[in-house]
Amino acid sequence: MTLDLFGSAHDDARDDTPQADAIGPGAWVLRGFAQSELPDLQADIDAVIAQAPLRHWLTPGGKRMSVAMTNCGEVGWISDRQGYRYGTHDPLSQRPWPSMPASFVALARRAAKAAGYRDFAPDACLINRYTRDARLTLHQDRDERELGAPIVSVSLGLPATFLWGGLQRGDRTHRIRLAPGDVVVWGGPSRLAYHGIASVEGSFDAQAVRYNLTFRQAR
Ligand code: MD6
Ligand code: FE
Repeated sequence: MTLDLFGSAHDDARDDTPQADAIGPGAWVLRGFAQSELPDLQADIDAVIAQAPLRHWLTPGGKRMSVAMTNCGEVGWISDRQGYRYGTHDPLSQRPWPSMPASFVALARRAAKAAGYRDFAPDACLINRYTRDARLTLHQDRDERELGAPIVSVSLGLPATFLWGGLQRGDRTHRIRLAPGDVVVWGGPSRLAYHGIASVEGSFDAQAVRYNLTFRQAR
C-alpha cells in the first residue's frame, strides 16, 4: 500500500516535499526530505556519539539488541532488565544526555509540519546504528507520555527495508525501502502502528552502516 499524494488534506506535504507517500492514516514517507542535510546531520551525530557512545542495550528479557543506540535531548530511551523507559541521564556516564543539535530540531519540526503535524516539540532523539546484520523486530513505540505527538524517523547511510504493519501485531506488514534522506512521520490514527527494520542492504564497504534518528515527544 503506497499511495501517492494528490490534493489531499495535507497540502503542506505536497507543497514542501518532492514526494510524499501515504502509508496509512496520518503516516507518510517523505522521500529525500533530508537529502541536502545529510553531511551536516552526520557531523552532528558524530559529535553526540563522542559524548554519549553507542551501546547495545539489553532487552528486559536479557538479550543484547543488535542495533547500537544512544540519545540526545532532554530525555533518552533506555532498555535494561528493568524494562523500557525514558531517563534524563546516560546510565553509562551518569551525565545528562547531550543536548539535541539545532539542526535535528529544525529538521524534525519541518518534517512533522510537512506531514500535517504542527507544533511538534521533540524532547527525545534516539540515535540508532545498524550494521548489516542488525534488525529491529516488529514493535510499537508506546513508552512516550504524549501519544498525541507523531514519531519522526530520519534515515542515513545504507538503505533498509522498513516493516510497516497495523495496530495489531498480527496485521499484515508492508515492506518499504528507506533510502538515505527519507523521513517517515507517523501519528494520529497510526501513532501506535507496529513497525520494524527487516534488513539493511549490503555494501562493498564493510564499514558502511545505517543510522536512524527517531524523534519523539516523550514526556
Ligand atoms: C528505523 N526505528 O530504524 C525505525 N523504534 O527506521 C525504530 O522504529 C525504533 O530504531 C524504537 C527504538 C529504536 C528504533
Ligand atoms: Fe520504533
